[in-house]
Amino acid sequence: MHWPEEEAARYRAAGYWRGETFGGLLRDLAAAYGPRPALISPTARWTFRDLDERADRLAAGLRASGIRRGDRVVVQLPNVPEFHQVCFALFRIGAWPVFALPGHRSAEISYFCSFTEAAAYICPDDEHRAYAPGTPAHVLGELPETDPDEGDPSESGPHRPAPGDVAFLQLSGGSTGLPKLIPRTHDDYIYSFRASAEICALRPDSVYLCALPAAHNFPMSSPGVFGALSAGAASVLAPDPSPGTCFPLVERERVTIAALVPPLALVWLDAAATTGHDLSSLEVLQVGGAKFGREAAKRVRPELGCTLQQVFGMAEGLVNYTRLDDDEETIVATQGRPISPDDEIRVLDDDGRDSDQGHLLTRGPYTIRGYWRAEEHNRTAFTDDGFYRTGDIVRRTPTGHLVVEGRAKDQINRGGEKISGEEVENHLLAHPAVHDASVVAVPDPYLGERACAYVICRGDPPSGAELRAFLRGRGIAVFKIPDRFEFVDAFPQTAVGKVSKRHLRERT
Ligand code: OOB
Repeated sequence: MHWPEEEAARYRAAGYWRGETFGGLLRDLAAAYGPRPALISPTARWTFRDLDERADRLAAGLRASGIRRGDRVVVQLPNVPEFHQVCFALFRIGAWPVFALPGHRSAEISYFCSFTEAAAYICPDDEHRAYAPGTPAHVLGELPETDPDEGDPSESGPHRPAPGDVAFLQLSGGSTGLPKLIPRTHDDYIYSFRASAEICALRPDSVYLCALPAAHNFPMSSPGVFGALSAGAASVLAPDPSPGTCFPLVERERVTIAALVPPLALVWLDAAATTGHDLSSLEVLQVGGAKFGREAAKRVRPELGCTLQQVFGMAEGLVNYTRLDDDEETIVATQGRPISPDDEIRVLDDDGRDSDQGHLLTRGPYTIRGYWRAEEHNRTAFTDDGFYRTGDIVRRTPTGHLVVEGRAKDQINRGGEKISGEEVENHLLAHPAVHDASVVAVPDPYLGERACAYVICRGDPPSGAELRAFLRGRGIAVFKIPDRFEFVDAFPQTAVGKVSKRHLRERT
């Protein structure tokens, strides 16, 4: 799961891994920027010192409730300052947050809790407790804060988390039956967001708007709230990403940089045309998580008056950015180039030969070498020499920028929300009338892609509405419920007799 020592030594020598932990980093930031604003929401303003102290108080309370170094804690919270307080409290204990998304429901949460043998579930309200019946829950608003003990065990002694330790488990977008968990270390993650903050030219008077779910890798670390903190900058946490909520926040807090997925960027562009709010503080709009089309990309500078930055990243590690000083054609037509000079990029054709266009593989100082507790899957998801097979099809330009051309993995990218075809198929197969199911992406002008389920039934087919209700009853996240159902007698097959998802996609 970890990097070979030789490579780790190289990443340390290059100054990427600096031997820091999240707990120590926040302590240093509080010393440097104490009274400056760190986290702002419509109803709260926390300084760096507030965040540092509140993380200590929560760490003490959670420790008193029995949470220890190495324990897993499933965290599912909305965009509130307490989300980051929880993160840093757990980081200080050395317990690992497992970052669930706000849209996850009982099917996902109960799986995360059981698979990780979670010691606790930190959730937004009492109703969520039912998602994880066997796991002790802590509810937002009643988090256990107490005075930290003298000689806080997180800051000294053998129980202190080490820089090479896993800091948390992030979720993979998923292309298999069950989501995979991504172990990120203090060293590797801190490097990724510090370098990102530099690429995005963050400075103490920058203001980052976190409008996407804070637990996702993009608004967390690209550069996200962590990157903003590391630069001494403030982050504004928006309860939802709509222009109605965000534009007043941009105006009030003089936001300089915001991150969106493509469908939201389109909504913002349309709303900006008629808004009465002053958006002139915006310097950079980051768009990523799914492909942002060239025509839409071209609108950003003239219509929002700011620089577009395309972001092509993955929770497994590698993140690419267009640079702020790239020429306009590169900004609108590519998905950027890697953060690090030591991000190794391989582009292979179907026969495994190096090529300008094909399968993207990567290895580097902040890309994992294996999923957590997934040995069998790791054998195919990684090469023997440690490259991660991203499942993305890209073209590499002479300048080293990547253009995302498609995908080889079994996933639907619904406007940035990732859906594993196989995961939804397994739920559909639990329905007594479903003989077989195949869930594929279909193009959509607004979301980029939507999910379509092709279903072979036993006897009379149920209606789409009935299957939708069935899936809802299974407790899966609403964004995973297919937008369309097509009932068929058979699936097209590949030469070796597998279901040909490519042919199914072409049918629509
Ligand atoms: C981000 O992370 P994930 O883990 O939710 O999804 C990763 C996948 C990529 O493998 C790729 O298939 C797709 O999302 N993707 C893009 C893209 N950005 C991500 N496809 C086309 N164009 C883009 N700009 O989505 C993520 C993580 C960190 C930063 C930004 C996005």
